[in-house]
Amino acid sequence: MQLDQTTIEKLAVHLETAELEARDVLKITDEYPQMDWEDAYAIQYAIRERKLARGQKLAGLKMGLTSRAKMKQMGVEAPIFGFLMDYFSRPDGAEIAVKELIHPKIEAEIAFVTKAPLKGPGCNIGHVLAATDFIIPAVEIIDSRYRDFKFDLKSVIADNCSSSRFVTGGRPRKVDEVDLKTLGIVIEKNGEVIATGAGAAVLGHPAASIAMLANMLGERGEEIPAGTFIMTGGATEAYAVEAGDSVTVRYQDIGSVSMRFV
Ligand code: OOG
Ligand code: MG
Repeated sequence: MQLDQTTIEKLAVHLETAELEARDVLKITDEYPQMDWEDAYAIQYAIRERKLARGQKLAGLKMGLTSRAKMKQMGVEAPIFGFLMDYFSRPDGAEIAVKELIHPKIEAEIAFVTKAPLKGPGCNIGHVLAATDFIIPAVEIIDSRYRDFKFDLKSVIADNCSSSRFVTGGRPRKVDEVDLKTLGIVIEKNGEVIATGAGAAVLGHPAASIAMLANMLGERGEEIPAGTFIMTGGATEAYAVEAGDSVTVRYQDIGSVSMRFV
């Protein structure tokens, strides 16, 4: 680690305040170029601790930057993970208030819910499928706290990977009822198809994203507990939305997820 505990706490307050006040800030590596990966996750974990200390509940975990499309769009090269709180969650068909957000974008994702713990190193797709209770469609609304969504990997990790809202819907399915690689995804905004994708866009197979998360957590001596909801990462680019937009993401075999931005 390059930063001391006081600086980690200060940056956690800085980024969480930007989230809660829906105000953008400059990427933190501009001021702290010496920051390393451990510092970045330490800031993210400090933000998580602040929320837990307020009595807010953890809703799950997420992987980000797991598809070529996302990596290319953001100009970064490696998957990252973050956390989800209960207050990020909205029901299918919800109205999402954009005034609580800075510059939201939507992402079409496949989410897993585990029924057994997963612990790396050495976690693979087979382990993940055996430990999966069901999969469910999810749309993430990301909202980087960084001006114009411009960041590097360390800055975005510290900012909890731009997490802000998510909507689940559709029909939960067992993994043997679907082909997770060919599972088709159609994103519609205001009734028009704006993007299409498939499960394999996410690291070749969405379960590989969960395995990677278990292995990344394993390096920290942590595991994915049984009963964890995990989003595997956007299968396509993320798309900007504004007040007045309606979004429906249709998934092959597992239903659809809709929301309206107000
Ligand atoms: C980082 C979060 C990426 C995903 O699904 O790839 C993410 C960002 O692009 O702002 O959630
Ligand atoms: Mg995402």
